[in-house]
Amino acid sequence: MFIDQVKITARAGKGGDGMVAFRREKFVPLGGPAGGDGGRGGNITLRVDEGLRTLMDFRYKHIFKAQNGERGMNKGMTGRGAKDTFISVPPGTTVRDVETDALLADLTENGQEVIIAKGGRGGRGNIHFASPKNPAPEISENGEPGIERQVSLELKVLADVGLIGFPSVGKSTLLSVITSAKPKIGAYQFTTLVPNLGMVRLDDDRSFAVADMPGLIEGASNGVGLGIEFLRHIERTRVLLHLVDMSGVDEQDPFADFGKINHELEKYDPSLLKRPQLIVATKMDMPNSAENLENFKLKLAETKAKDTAIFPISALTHQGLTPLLQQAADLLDKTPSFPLYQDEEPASEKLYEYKADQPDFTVTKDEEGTFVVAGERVERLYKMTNLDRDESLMRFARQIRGMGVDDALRKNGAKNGDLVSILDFTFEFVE
Ligand SMILES: Nc1nc2c(ncn2[C@@H]2O[C@H](COP(=O)(O)OP(=O)(O)OP(=O)(O)O)[C@@H](O)[C@H]2O)c(=O)[nH]1
Ligand SMILES: [Mg+2]
Repeated sequence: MFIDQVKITARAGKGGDGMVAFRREKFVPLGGPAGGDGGRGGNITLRVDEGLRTLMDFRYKHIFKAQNGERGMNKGMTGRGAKDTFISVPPGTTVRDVETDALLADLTENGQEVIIAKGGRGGRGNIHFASPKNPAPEISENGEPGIERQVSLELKVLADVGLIGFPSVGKSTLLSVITSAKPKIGAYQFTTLVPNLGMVRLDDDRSFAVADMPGLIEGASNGVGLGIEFLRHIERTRVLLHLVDMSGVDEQDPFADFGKINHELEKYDPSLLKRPQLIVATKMDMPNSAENLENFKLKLAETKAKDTAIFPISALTHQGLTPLLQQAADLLDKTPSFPLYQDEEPASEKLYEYKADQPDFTVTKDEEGTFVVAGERVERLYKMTNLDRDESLMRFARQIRGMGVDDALRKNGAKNGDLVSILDFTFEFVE
């Protein structure tokens, strides 16, 4: 099965908790604070592996978790940071945030990486909270939670050259003779169901990647046959070789076929027609091919495609292959690797942020009359609070007061003694 679209969930590691500890030295009765910071949580990173060709590995595994950072230690020692979790993806994978649909990355180069979920930072140990007023603070932070996000991965085959044409015109056969790829070849239509890739190496040391596409038929742009699925892959090839069967054995009209395919390309995306295209007249070893080719040329001369070069070949006898490949390489040299998302820049620098346009918190009242304070920022502060230490809790109380939580509760009618909850933590409102 060919899988070219998946959704995965990435859960980055939480930072390690900071520590509350004090120096114990032989002749120093009251040592200063010595609790170290927690280590950072592991990121989840996608990395391109050119050995991969599909997103098949994601068929059963959709959830990826990174390790948490280690907690801080005494003597001011920082906990160890967690190792990042790397996920291999094939070249040509585009990454989107499922929630916002923002493009996060277009991964094309081998080894290219993008962090899709950033691990939380380690919580600070009590070493950081000492002040002249409070020289022995029992305050530490817990580690910051890691980011969790759902991303969609979509694979668009990346190739320099795409082989297109009706079913059975000989696309896979051509790929099998110009590269070491071994695609399935058959005398029936739609033998090829997924794009196959191969590398062509010329004597002059030039090389390029060729993708053999499933056959297109009339209506492909509306989803007929294998349709749109594969037109999407053609989007990412720089030069098109348009194969036309000249044998006439299926009583198809080569020239009409040629027009139909171009029409489908145009309907799918008009810019596809602007892409450099060479016409490859196939099966020239067959008895009627030469005559059919002459007719084809006459008809082509009367259209706006009249200047398109035609290369007669036979994959069977290997006739005509070298000039075709030379010309394809020349065209590639002249065709820049086009920017694939001209109107859409990957938003990767915004990747780690919590959404800025959200209010810091919201206050609601549940059925039992408890005031519920919710929101990413307060919840994160809460998660980073060391609940075992009164002083840490008091610091949390000061922080949320600073954010305006107390005022908001009062505005919502909270009175002395009313219950307030933040996540799993409930306390009494005190004026
Ligand atoms: N005589 C002759 N037959 C060929 C040539 N190239 C391919 N064929 C035959 O044409 C048929 C179709 O070939 P494929 O390479 O599978 O065609 P395709 O374009 O990949 O077809 P789909 O994958 O169905 O779109 C097979 O029976 C091949 O043996 C050629 O140069 N000469
Ligand atoms: Mg094929």
